[in-house]
Amino acid sequence: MTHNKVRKALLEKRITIGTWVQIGNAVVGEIFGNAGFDWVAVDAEHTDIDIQGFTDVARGLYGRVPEPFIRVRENDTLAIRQALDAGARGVIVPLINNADEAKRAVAAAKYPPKGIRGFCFSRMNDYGDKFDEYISTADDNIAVVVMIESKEAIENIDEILAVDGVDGVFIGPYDLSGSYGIPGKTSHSIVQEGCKKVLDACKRGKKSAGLHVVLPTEENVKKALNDGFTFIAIGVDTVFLNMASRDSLELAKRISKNINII
Ligand code: 3PY
Ligand code: MG
Repeated sequence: MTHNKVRKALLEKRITIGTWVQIGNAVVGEIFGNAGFDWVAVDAEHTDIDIQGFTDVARGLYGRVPEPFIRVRENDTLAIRQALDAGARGVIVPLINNADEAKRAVAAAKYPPKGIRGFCFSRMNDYGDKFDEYISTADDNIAVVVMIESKEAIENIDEILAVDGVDGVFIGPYDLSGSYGIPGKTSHSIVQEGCKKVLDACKRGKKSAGLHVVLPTEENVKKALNDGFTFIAIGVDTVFLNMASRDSLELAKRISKNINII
């Protein structure tokens, strides 16, 4: 298994820039692959994307720069091992509230003796051609990032970060705001204080903190980086499509108003 630059950057708290996928198609992987993101996370939690959809995106990314990551549908050992067997090089595990849940996520992603991942022939080892090579290198080259998206997780952040095998954390601001009873108010001071607690704990625990900047602007990307986030997702395929299609339509409509063709 080739060396995972994104995991190394997570361990060294260096900046990487990724993006987010809600459309489970190889074309999206090809386009984001050519754009040159460091990593591309396929969202299997809040979309209709299943393992087949993840595999399609990963095929589009194949041979291109970004590492294929997946946000699995939940902290479930089967979801994690199926994603890894399909070739995911990083898992982002939602709704981790305490150290035990974090340990469970790590165990699902590691082979024995470190964890409980099952052995098989599949896409990740070229259907068995690279079985030995894969199993001897996988644990060191698969990133495990856990999501902090509840009040409870913020309270337990130090113990979550102390779990061996947690390579970084990723804040889910929407669920976090929901858990404080203010859904969607991600700029609210309570949510921002929660983010600050995570960043401070990451400094103490020497772990990477990640954030999704869903609607990237000069201001919010700068803020995320200045705040100390190093594992940054910018945009979403659907958001890019939405923004670009509206802007292009508006442009064409504006120009067409001034042209009279009889
Ligand atoms: C959240 O904000 O809860 C998320 O999961 C973002 O991806
Ligand atoms: Mg969430």
